[in-house]
Amino acid sequence: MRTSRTLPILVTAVLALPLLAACGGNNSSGSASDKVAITATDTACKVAKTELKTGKIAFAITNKGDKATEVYVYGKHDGAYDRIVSEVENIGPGTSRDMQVELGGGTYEIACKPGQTGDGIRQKITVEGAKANTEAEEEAYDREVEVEAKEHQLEGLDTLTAKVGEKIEFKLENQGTTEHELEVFGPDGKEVGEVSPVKPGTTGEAVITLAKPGTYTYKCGIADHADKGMKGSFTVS
Ligand SMILES: [Cu+2]
Repeated sequence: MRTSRTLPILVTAVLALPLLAACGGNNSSGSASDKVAITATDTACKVAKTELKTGKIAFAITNKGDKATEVYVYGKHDGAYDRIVSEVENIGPGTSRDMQVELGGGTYEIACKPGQTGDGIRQKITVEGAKANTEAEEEAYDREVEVEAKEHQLEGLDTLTAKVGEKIEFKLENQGTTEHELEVFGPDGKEVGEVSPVKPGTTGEAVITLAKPGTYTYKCGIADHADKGMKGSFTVS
């Protein structure tokens, strides 16, 4: 009786070996031929390796569920993982399919959809490396506004008028002799974004969406710079 109880554990361990091999980082350079296993069941979506490197990635999908499934790779768009990067449909029970996809740096979600419906069972993956063009576009903005910082002024914003919903890249050029930054606050007084402290002679930028109409205020939050004059307001309508 004792052997029949330990046997299933042994079988599980042996079955797990190929999975472990697939997610080991021990292959010299992680070439495109290393497939990443996705095991789909009716209740799970198991991705053997969730930290990957940019480039062509081959997923080997196996459907171990009773229902036909489909597998999607979703990229992030406006904060939600709903941009379809790749998909494979009609993966019957007990069958396997490969999915090749080229991924730029960033985070993604893999979704297995048992019954081929709904949002699916999600697994987040992280891809290390340069961003793909599609993701760079997400940082797109409507226009750029230059702000000059020196002791103790922030120039270039008092004449700004913006439209509601505009996505503006604020470019802070520090022409002063100490660090400066730019904090922007919405009509309700809550911070909507900031350019982090910038060293003298350098520039920094931040894309800020001006979502609400009203009077926005801005300031340099370092020491008493705002009191000395590094502050002001602009209108969004
Ligand atoms: Cu300052």
